[in-house]
Amino acid sequence: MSKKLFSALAVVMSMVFLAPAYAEDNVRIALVVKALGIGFFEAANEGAQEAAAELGDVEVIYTGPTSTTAEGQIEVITSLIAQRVDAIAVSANDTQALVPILKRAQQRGIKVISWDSGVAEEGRLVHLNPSSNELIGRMNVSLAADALEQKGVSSGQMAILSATPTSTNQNIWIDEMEKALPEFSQLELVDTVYGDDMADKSYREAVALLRNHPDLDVIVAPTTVGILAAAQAVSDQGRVGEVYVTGLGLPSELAGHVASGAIHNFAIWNPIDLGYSATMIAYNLVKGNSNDQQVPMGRMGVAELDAGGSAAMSDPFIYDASNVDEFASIF
Ligand code: RAM
Repeated sequence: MSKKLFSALAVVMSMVFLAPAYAEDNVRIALVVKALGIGFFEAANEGAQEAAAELGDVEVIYTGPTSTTAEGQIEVITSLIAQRVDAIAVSANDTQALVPILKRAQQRGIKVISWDSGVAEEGRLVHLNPSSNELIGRMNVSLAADALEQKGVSSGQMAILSATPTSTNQNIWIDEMEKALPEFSQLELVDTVYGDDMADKSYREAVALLRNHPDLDVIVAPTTVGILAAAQAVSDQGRVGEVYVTGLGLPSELAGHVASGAIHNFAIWNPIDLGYSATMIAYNLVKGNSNDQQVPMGRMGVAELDAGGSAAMSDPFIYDASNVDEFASIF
């Protein structure tokens, strides 16, 4: 073989063997969401991709079931274990049901965290809350009180429109709302219903709330899917100004309903930052850059873990007519 041919071959061979070897060195992080097609999780994926671009050696696999069920997530996670991803970061549809499959993932060496909506401690190493749960609960009640003020009444009825009844974050926030309620004696909680973070079911539940509680003043939906559906229902039923909608939502999805008056104000933390932070935590666990108390989160600082391995990212912001348009182009 001529020297030239040999070196040409060597170049080709090294391309063949080195290219996949480089890709295999990538840290593969699966971002498992409650369901595909939810704007909040798509924004989180944007942040996850940003983290991957910043780190350089990360591939983010954005995935989830088509509806918000634990069974759907178990199927997705089973397939991720077969694909031998390095880390799984899940927003759970159920606190307990995912534990066995996530334990199996961990036995196979996969680093597991939950974010947004947690799994029980045995199922994961770390859980990242968007904010303090107590703060989120209290803020939702205080937004309902703002709605009464906006309506110009001194007391009134509120109902909660949640996501699925097994969703960890929703249930904790409902608990925290109930704990905060006695401090807001002007508010009477008359019902709590579940739209499963599906647009159509949330819409139907909101219409039913309006029908079942003719004197209802405020619907509080601590879910981006629920708040949007409830605002739509209030406006379709011609109840704007009589029934206010508030809770947790995305400026990009709600700006029109703030303009129409169906929503006076609402809150959310930055979902892009949340996806970014979850990805950074997963990466640093894979790389061993953490201890029992701290995990770095890139530009978001350090996750300070409590005894149960949970951390909180940052405080939510309140949006109203004065700032919603400015943020609507971001998330
Ligand atoms: C929905 C989901 C998510 C929650 C947000 C506020 O997108 O229920 O888990 O954090 O709302």
